[in-house]
Amino acid sequence: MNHSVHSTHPRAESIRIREMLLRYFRQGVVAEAGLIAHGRGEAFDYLLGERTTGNAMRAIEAAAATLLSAKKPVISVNGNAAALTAESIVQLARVVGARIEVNLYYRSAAREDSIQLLLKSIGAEQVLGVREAASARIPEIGSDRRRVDPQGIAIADVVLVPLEDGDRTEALVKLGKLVIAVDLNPLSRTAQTATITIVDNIVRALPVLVKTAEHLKTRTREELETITSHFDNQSNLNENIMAIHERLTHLADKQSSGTGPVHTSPSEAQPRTNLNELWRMKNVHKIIMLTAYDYQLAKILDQEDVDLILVGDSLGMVFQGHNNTKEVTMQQMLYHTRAVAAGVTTTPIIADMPLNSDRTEQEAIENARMLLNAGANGVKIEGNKTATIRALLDQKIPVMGHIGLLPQTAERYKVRGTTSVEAEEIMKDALALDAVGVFAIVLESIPEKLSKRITESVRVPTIGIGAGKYCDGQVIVTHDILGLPQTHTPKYVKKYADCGAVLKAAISKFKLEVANGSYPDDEHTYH
Ligand code: PTJ
Repeated sequence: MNHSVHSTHPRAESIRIREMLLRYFRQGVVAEAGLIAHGRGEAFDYLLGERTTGNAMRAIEAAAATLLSAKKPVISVNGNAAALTAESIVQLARVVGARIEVNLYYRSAAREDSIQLLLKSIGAEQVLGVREAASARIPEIGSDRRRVDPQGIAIADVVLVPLEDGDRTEALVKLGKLVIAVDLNPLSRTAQTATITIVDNIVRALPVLVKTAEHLKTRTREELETITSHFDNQSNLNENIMAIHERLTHLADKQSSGTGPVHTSPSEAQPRTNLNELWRMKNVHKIIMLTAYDYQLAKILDQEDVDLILVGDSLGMVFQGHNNTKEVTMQQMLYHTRAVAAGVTTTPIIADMPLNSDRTEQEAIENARMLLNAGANGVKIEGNKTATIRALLDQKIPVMGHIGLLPQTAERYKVRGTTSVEAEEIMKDALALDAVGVFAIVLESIPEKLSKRITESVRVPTIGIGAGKYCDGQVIVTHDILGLPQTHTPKYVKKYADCGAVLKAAISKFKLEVANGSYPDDEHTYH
């Protein structure tokens, strides 16, 4: 039976994956025990916060480098992996030049055929290990997993095993192969034995692995080997176990202090992204930063899993109705930062340092500290003010840079960097900010060609607003994309909804119902 899952259901994604697994179970791809294994994985995923953690990102990077520098890499596919990530497996094989081999614990000709068919329908050119092709044997394994393809796992130097049993991982490692495992349980024998363990859900990890491999593909062998050699699986596993420990402690504290139910969302109360680790997202996935000035919108952005929430001094225009951002004060920034922080559980909050809040280094430090105390995790400063930024960084205050059009000091809102002199100045600012150690740079209203050059030249992510598609992320005023009335609408704004019209319709209906007596009705009245 197929149940449709409403997208607003708090566990919609998890239910969708279960449904998919059941569908493939009925088609003979997934083994009965595969359903049980998935349940075990889900439990660990819940403990980890159902997200790809920084630890997982590091393991993925090492895995991508290892696969790219391998001579004969093989991706081993079982029922669960085929059902959940067939597309990524085929893509990854292409990017890293790996062969795909079916290897099952519960081997049957029918399952081998179904998995082969599925992989080929997605574009796999060759699938090893099916039927008689699995004619070689791995020593020391009791199950049918010992049967491998002489063209594949038998001669591979690196084997990727998404969801694996401990026996075979041990056997493969003993044979001198490098084993990359994806396993949500950092305590499992597979996780503990593998060379690199990606502690993440295969559904999330494999697409990121493909992207990371695409990004690293141009690196030299030496560079790839440096990435691999810097990775230590024992520390990786320890950090994952500690992450579960910290999350449980945090949830237990929350439960006992009575500050709210701990079960509302698995990702609630997970530690916020370390802003200094944001650079890891560069070239992996586009960073989304949206503005909020109040509790309600912040809560929605937090639930929608945006990467960063900006309490922008754009509130001077959007919230206060001024023509610019120059009049916003520190007190107002603190008020709005507190309101946003009240609605956010996991998303890092960046607060703008308003005009005249950083006239001296000491003033900047004091104001930035107040913003952090109000709930921000970092501050954004307009312009190339390297000395001030260095002073803040010395105090361990994360800083986001902002160059191009600088609304706090601009006479007019217009595109910057259109002349070669101005473009070079902006480029120089970007390099200076990157060198001083900001965690990201906002590029506002500059030509696409320039933002592309900057993005390729700096180590940290660039987040564009009116700066074209090549930036590492995008930031925009949320009210603008929602279609709420504004004092100023720049060219780059695209309306994704007409909330203005929705609000007007609701208000006019309310007026009508009050006028004609149909509100309040019995249902909305105390008796
Ligand atoms: O298709 P077959 O016949 O090869 O059988 C496949 C299963 C899954 C039965 C087989 O690989 C197996 O033995 O599984 P185990 O030993 O139950 O181990 C599964 C491990 O994968 C556990 O540690 C789970 O926590 C983990 N896991 C489950 N689902 C996921 C996962 N790890 C990452 N992503 C998942 N979606």
